Amino acid sequence: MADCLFCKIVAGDIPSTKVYEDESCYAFRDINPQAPTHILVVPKAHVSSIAQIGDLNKDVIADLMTAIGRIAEQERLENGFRVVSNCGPDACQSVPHLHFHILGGRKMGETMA
Ligand code: DGP
Repeated sequence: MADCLFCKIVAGDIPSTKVYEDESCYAFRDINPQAPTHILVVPKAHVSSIAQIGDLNKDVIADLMTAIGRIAEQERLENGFRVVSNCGPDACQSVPHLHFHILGGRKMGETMA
């Protein structure tokens, strides 16, 4: 989608540090890491948030979830990791293209909010 930051990253128009790619998904390191490992996993197809995930092909949804597991293995997060998808203003979503944060490499806080 025109003027979407993550669409531009997927297209290679804005540089990113790629950690994973398949036909449906692209994953790259967050520019402002909140943990030693902080990766964003996005669908190549544009939907604005997890609230619209039903607009994606079911295979793409499965690929996103599978990618998360593969990336965690690739990044050696065997001690655990957290997956977050902020949706809308109450969750402080800042980029309106569906993305999953993978956070790991240290003990996470006990509260999620
Ligand atoms: P959220 O607040 O949940 O919408 O997360 C958006 C994340 O995107 C935030 O952690 C910072 C990251 N981010 C924003 N702009 C860029 C960028 O240009 N490159 C990369 N790698 N990450 C970005």
